[in-house]
Amino acid sequence: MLSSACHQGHRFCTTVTILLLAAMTSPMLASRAAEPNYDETAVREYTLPDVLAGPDGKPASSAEDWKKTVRPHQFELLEKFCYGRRLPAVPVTVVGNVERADVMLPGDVAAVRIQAKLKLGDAADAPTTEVLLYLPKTASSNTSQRVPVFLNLNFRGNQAEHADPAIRLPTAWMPDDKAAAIENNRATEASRGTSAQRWPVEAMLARGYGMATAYCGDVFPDKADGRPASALKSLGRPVEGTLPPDEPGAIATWAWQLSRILDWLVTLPEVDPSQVIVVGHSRLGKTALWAGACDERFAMVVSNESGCGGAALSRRNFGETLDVITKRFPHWFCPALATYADRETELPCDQHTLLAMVAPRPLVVSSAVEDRWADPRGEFLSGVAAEPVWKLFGVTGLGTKDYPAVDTPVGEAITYYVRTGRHELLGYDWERFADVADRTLRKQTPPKADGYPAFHPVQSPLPVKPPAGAIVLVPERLDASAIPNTFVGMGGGPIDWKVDDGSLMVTKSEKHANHIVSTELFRDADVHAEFMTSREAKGNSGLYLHGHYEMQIYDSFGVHPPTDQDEGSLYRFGKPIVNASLPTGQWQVYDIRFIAPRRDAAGTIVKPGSVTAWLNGRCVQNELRFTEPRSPYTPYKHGVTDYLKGVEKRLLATGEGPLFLQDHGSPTRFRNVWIKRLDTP
Ligand code: GTR
Repeated sequence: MLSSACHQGHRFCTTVTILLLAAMTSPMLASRAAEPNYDETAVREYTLPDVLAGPDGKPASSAEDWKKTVRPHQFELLEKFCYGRRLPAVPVTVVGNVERADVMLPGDVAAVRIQAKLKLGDAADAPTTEVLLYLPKTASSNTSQRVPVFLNLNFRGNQAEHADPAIRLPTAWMPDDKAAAIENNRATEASRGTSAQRWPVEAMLARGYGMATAYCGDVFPDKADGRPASALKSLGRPVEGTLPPDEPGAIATWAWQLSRILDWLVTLPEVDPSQVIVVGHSRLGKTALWAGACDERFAMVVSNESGCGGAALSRRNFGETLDVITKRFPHWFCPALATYADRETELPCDQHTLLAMVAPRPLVVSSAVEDRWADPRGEFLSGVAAEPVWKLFGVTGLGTKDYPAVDTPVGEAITYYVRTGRHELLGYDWERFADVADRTLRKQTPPKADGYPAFHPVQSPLPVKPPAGAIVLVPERLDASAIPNTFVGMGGGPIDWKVDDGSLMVTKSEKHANHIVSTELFRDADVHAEFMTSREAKGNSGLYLHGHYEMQIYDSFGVHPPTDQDEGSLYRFGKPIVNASLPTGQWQVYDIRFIAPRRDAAGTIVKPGSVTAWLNGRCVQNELRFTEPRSPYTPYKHGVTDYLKGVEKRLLATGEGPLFLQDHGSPTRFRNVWIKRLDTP
């Protein structure tokens, strides 16, 4: 998305982008002046404006004082200098019918899918926006069964957020994006589900949340010349020529869209109107914060990696700066903000002012370690600086000034965390948002993922070094004659698989039942396996967890959309969130967090198990829940032996089972396979 806002006619903008891109890719250029600063010691000294100060400069003395006098004053600073004047509410009407359907989502999640086209305002040229909403099937108008809902805008249309083929294909303008199959500025059929890893509907529904989304471009196409086609026209705002300094831009218009969607959401009987949570990533994270500031009906606000002009302090010259952002994206903010480029210290407000607008509601500010452009530390410090406002309400905000370790959420009413990885919105992030909403809005203790450490597998470069405590089943490289004794054959004897070029290769059998079985047993574990498919039999193989649940290995490169038979699927339980397969002949890598189902004394599952899986750097399954095994081909049925009968008996009694590497008629190769137990039952 780097150059989406730069178009012909903005010569300077283009130049800046080129320089910036060069700087990001070339270490030589990176040291030149005017390039982004990533040196903490080169961050200038600054003093932040007092977030508690009212119009007369005096600090708020009470929560009442804040609400009545100080907040309106601080809010106006943000309007005047950053986002432009708050846009007025307009009547929202449904165009045609609200479409409702009962659907069964992957992983057997029963849901209601709702699609509605909303008209925003009465004007002849009033814009419309398409809202997509999934609710858990159990949601009802019974007060106790109303559900909290996460609402976020998306970048590439609702159809990109989920592979459900019934999602209406948008006709609005979109920035061309090959990876997302947006061509000639329009969404194509192939764009379905291309952003699904950003919107884990099934996992959130399973936790009792509804998920609502709409495309931001419905009200403001995200490009420098998008204003004439934006909703601002229908609101009577100027859309051409020189604009007043406090004229709202795209972020303000998107925030207005969120509020209008909220107007409609709260009319749905199953939605808890006091628990709608606004979420946004990146530029839409800036938007979520401004929406939360403008509209206090949002019960909780989530900023994911919103960076410059979002959660990160502008006074800190680290990563993206006002100079760069206002030139590359001149349409996002009000014109006044650009005049503070290179004189950030003179801004009457800073981004902690924005965070303070959320008080005393719960706020999540999340960063990613590799997303230095968004200045993770600057996002944290902004939360620290906003804390006094929560304190006025008698509530602890972050409650700490110490920057936390990676993957360690901190705070109370304000939650901050910096996770492993890059600029993205991931299932991990949503789980943390739900944890916070459980703890604050729903006053429940989050199901602490069984107390296990965060799961962020390292998947490159290959081979990956096994972590401390891992039990290596197949080493990174095998000597030609060294068949590992960590596996036995189906009958419990030595295996007959071969070593080929340092890796272990399937010896296929006609009945596709020459699997190998680890002698190491485990209950909950992280499993890592590197593998290479072959052309024969479509590279079919798999990792059979406990022999009951198969993470599919299959030559699925380029298959779109992937099915529950393709690589990345938990066979017969859930297709991959995204197709992450690499071509045959390349080493690929799976990391799987396997939480075993719990069984009663009779061996019946009483608590579902779950799988989170990463394939080649992408999350393909996110806490996919499963119950009794479904495949007729499990080794305990197909090709079963006395030895395996014993293994299964023990599994049902203790919850501990082996890892099988599967023969499915293809000479798939394995190397560097390890398991790391998470518990000792
Ligand atoms: C970048 C921009 C960031 C962030 C991001 C995004 O190009 O510099 O401020 O908003 O785009 O929205 O993806």
